[in-house]
Amino acid sequence: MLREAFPLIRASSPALLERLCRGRGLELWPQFISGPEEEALLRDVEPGLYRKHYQRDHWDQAIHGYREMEKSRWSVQSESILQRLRDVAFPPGVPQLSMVHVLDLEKTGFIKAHVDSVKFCGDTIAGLCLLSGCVMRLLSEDNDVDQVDLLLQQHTAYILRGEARYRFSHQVLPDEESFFGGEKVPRERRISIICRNLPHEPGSELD
Ligand SMILES: O=C(O)CCC(=O)C(=O)O
Repeated sequence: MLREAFPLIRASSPALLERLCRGRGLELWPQFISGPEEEALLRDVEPGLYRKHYQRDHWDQAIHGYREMEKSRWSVQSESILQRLRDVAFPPGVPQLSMVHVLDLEKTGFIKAHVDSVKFCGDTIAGLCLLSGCVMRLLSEDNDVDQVDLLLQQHTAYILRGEARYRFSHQVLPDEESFFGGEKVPRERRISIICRNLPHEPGSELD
């Protein structure tokens, strides 16, 4: 993780920050992609997204104001960007989901606190942030104290592993709550592109 990432993480205590970042449980890579790389990724995902409608009606769902798809075929340029993300996120040989998750949140969209199901995702979540910044909040599943806010700027890559993935929920704040250290982080339409590894085999310590 780059040193300049630290001002982009606000934890409820220095000890928590140290614990989550040690062992690379939490990583931010600001400016992981360039503007032209973002454009290449958008060229790949926009046609598929435009065919879908934003989902807004189901208030019991974790995500509001979104459309999404799973994508396995990418241009050569996008494939090399995704490979760069996979190379920093996953050790060699770790089995990964071949389908990449593309999530398009409209300006008023948001993601409620949730922990990704262990049935569908292994120990690592690696995302790229396109079009807009946002605040991602991690909340401890074990107490009411431990909390981390991540300033996910446009072009940032983030990685949640281990404790940050399993013992903390994550959420993307709605525009009206989108503040980082008291500063407004305006929300626009945001697309995230997320790579995950395969869930653990039955019989592993997580079952
Ligand atoms: O949009 C993001 O970066 C996070 C998406 C998310 O929380 C999820 O797909 O579980």
